[in-house]
Formats: sequence, structure tokens, C-alpha cells
Amino acid sequence: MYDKLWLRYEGGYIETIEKIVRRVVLSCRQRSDVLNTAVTELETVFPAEVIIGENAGEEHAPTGEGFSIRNRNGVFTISSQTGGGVLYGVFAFLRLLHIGKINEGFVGLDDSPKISRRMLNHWDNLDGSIERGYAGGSLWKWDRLPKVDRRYIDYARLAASVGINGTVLNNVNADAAFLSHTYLEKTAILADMFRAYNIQVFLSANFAAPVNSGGLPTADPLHNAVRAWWRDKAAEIYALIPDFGGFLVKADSEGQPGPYLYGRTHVDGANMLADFLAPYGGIVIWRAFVYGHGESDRAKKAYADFKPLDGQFRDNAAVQVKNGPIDFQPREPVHPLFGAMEKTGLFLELQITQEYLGQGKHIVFLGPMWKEILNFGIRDPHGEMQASQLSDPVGKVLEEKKLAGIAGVSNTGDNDDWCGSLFHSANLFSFGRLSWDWTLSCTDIAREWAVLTWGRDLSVVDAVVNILTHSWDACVDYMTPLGLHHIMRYENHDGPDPGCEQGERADWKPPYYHCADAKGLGFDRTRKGSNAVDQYARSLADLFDNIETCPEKYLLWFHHVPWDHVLGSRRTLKDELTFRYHRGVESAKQLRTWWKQVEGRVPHDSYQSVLNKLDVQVAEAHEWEAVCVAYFMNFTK
Ligand code: GCW
Repeated sequence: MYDKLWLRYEGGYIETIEKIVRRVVLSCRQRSDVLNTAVTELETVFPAEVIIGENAGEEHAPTGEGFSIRNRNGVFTISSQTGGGVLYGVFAFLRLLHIGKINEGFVGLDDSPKISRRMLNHWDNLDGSIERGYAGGSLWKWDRLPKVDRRYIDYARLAASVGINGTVLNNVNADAAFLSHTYLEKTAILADMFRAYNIQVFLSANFAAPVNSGGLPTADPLHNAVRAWWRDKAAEIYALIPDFGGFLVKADSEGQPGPYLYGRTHVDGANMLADFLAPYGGIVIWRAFVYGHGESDRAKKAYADFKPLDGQFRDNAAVQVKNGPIDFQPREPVHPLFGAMEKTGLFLELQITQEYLGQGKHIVFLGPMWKEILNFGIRDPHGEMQASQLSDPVGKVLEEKKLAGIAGVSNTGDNDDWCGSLFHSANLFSFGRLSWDWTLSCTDIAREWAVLTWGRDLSVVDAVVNILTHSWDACVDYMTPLGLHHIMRYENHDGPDPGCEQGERADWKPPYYHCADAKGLGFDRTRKGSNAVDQYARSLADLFDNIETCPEKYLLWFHHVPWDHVLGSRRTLKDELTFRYHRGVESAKQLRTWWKQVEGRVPHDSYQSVLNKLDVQVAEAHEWEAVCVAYFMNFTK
């Protein structure tokens, strides 16, 4: 019953809706497959005679993907100049009806996306497995295509309903075979289906594909044969998929090939691809997730490599930057590149799948974390003033770019529940909603998801919203309080292992990050240490650099703090650390207590499956506390 996630449209709404809505008119410039999809979506709720599609749209209908909804005595008109806009209008209309925000008194509303590219990144492999996937195997059944799976359309509906307009089908650790003709034909079938939902298809490209799949001796981006290979590949792709979105590239990172391998730069690599995609309107999204080689502090590497390249990338090339400088930790300060690439297109990369945050086991709502990043005042135009409300938040930096996007590493898989549990889909939902409008409130988004998924019973909704809105704080406390990071187990990044010495590289090992010793704890990134602070605008750098002004949530990220240093609570670091780990466990228990209040108000098997998750979460929170407190306290003796 929950396999439709937030598109269930159940719970006695139909009667209420029939009282409010006499007729729905869709108004758009031209007929299109996307407009037909909008009609089909309305038909899931309303009888066909209620719906009228109109060809000649209103002159003043919103442009692009924006839409307006107007109510005149029960006749609702949803208009946009584009089919995509109407489709988003229809999904918004249905959502608002179901959560009770559209009633007799409703007059109208206008909405349009703040960020133009809203993408899912699937780390799905050719063999059907998913890197860092916790909800089963890949949704894409490559060996069965061209046979079509029912879930392709279900996927497109879910994505479109929250405003997603692009999807990268395969893992950034990309198999070159995805660019072979056989796989491009299969990709074209998915693209044909998703097109009707206003979703553009992209592929991750292996930079050495001319070697691995083309049989050339080199993939040097300045080599003529290599360039010819990519130019022909682009022509081949666009012959099959005329609206192909472009390439996502992980280059010179964690063993992936890239231009550095051939003595060239990121700009050489990205611009070559950009030039061959440009005639067709395609883009290149070049990831900035690079580390190692010549930086003593991993957190500094991406900025060090990319900042000097600002201004050299083509207009249809963007740099995709993770939210923080290390790697999708439970909490990181914002990535300094968001304040530094003034002349380059930028994508913010978020991770919906919970690689470092309890994976498929813990209920952790990521909306508040993403808001912390999007609201982060990163760009300080004057450089001298105090970091304040006046500086531009990351969301605004993106909004003002000509080429910008938000990408989410998807948590979807082929399990019945799609995302790993009955609660994990809240993250997919909120990712879509925030990528559409980063100024939305997380609590509102949580409430929307709760009503759409669990129904209108207020006591259930309140419990669900409480669980969601408190879960991230709980997780940060029981895993990595006060700015700690990367202290997970080596193999799968799951569970605590602060003393782990496994792994070939120093910057994979927890002790590299926490730097615990007899004196104190934390990575010194101040001007006396690695000086990562100076990658931020002056006012922010000053704020982070001073142990007295550095926000406590980032304290051990930026400072090596003496064990007896006194914090805002008047506790010493030693005591505060112990206190926070324990508070995390208590908060995890509180999540479970809230859930227990809904027993008997939701179907029993659903109740039980969530309870089982929360039991595991509480047990693992205990484990985090026990392991970390014992480990760190050893240094204080
Ligand atoms: O978070 C790390 C993951 C890798 C991932 C890499 C990346 C796709 O552990 O599995 O590889 O980041 O983002 O490229």
C-alpha cells in the first residue's frame, strides 16, 4: 500500500475534493506529450469529464517551468507556457488538495523553480548493483531492455512530482560500456519514457572511453583521434536521443581516469566534451571531488585545484561540488568553492543515500542538513565585514548563475519500499522540494510528506514530523558531534571505528581526521595549522580561525582543541563530548517513543517495520557512544 510513496491519493479526500473542484482547465501554448502526462495525472484523481486541455494558453501564463493556479468558483485553471510547467502545476495542485491547503476560499498561486537543473544522480552499475545503495538493486534492468519494466513510469512520476527534471542513469565510477551503441539504444528507450515527464537523461562518462571502448591508444583530450572519437560519439548519441542532457564526469579522482593522466587539466577535459555537446544543447557536469597528490589537508584539495581555473570553463560546462569539503559526512561546513567560482557554472551535489548516516538502517531526515548548506552565507562581497546575514547564501549563489543545478545521489532501488524503509523516501521527497525551492521550510516539507504518505490523522502526522525534524540532530550527536568526521569503519563507512588503521592512504584513516592525542582533539585547519580557513571569504575565515568564535558545531573540524578547553555549556571538551554522545542516544530513543504513540493508528505491519528500524537505530547509537567515548577518553588520561 505504501509502494506509491507520496502519490497514494487515498484517505477519503475524493469526496472533499469533489466539493471544492467543479472543473479543471489546463492551459498551455501547445499540445505535447508532457501535457498529455499532466492530463493522465489528473485522471488518477478526477473523472475525465472534469478535465479540459486547452491549446491556446493565456498570454500571461508563466514562462519556463513556472505555473499558475487560479480558482474561479470551483473552476481551477492551471496554466503555463510549457507542458513541463503545467505538469508541475498539476502535481502541486494535487499535493495541495491532499494536504488540505486548497479549500473553497483558495484564490490562486504562482510558483516557479528557483534552480533550473534539478537532478538525480544514480550510482548504478552495469551489473545491476548500486554503489552505496541500500534499497536493493538498480531500477534499470539493462539485460531486459528493450522490454519495459512497470517501475520506469512509476519512477518518472515520483521524480516529476517533486520537480526533478534530469537524471544521470549510471554511476560516476563509470563503465565505458555505457557509451557503446548497444547501451545507448537501451538508454534511448528510458529517455523516450522519461521525456513525457519532463525528465532529461544524462550519462556518466568514463574519460578513458576512447581507449576502453574505442580501442585508441590514448584518451588525451588534445589528441585529434580522441577528439574525433568524442565528436562522433556525441553525434551517435543525439541521433538516438535528440534531447540528451549531457555528461557527468568523475575525472582524476579515486582511480578514475582523467585529463591529468595525460598531462592536461580539468579545463582541457571539460571543454573538449563541452564543445562537442554544445551544438546539440548538451552540457558537461565536471565533478570537483578530488583529493590526494600534493595537499597535506584533504579538505583543501578541490579548492586548490579548481579555484585557479575559474573563468576558463565553457558556458555549457559546470563544476559539481559536494556540500562539504570532505565527503558527505553527518555534518560538514559548506564547501569553500561555492564562494569562489564566480565565473563558472556550479552544481551542488547532495547525497540522498545515507552512506555515512546510518544507510538503510537509521531514520535520518536530511532536509535540515541541506538547508544548513543552502542557507549558509558563503559569499561576502566586501571581504572585510563580519560574517553576517548580509552575505549571500549558497542557494542564492546558485540561483544567480546562468548554469546551475542541484544534484542528489539517489537512494532509490528495486525494493518494494523504493528507498530502504517506509521513512527513507522522506529524503527523496525533500530533496526534490528543496531543489525546486531552497527557501522552503523543512518542517513544512516534513509535514507535507507525512500527510501524503501516512494520511491526515493528526496524531500520526505530528509524531512523524517530530521524528523527522529531530533525527538529524540525534544522528550528528551519536556519530560525530562538535565537528568530528570520517570516523566510520573502513569497508562500508558504517558504524564507529575511530582507531581504524586500515586502508592504503593516510587520508582514509580516522586518526588522520580526528588527530586525538594527549593534548586534545580535532584537525587544526586554522592559520597555524593547514590554513583551510583561508579558502573562505575573509570574514568567515576569521570567524572559523578563532576558537572563541568558531561555531561549536564545526569546532573539531577547524581546531585541535585542548581536552580542558571550556565550551559554551561551561563543560570542558572532554565532558562535552561525552555529554553529546549520550544526548544522541537519548534522542534516538525519543524518536522511538514518538513512533510508539502511533501504534494502532497505522497498519500493523508498517508500524512494526518502522519500529524494527528504530530498535536497530537505538542499538547502534548505543554502540557509537560506547566505542567513541571509550576510545577518545583513553587519550585524556
Ligand atoms: O563518498 C565516496 C564514496 C564512493 C563514491 C565517491 C564519489 C562513487 O565512498 O563510493 O564513488 O565518494 O563521490 O565519487
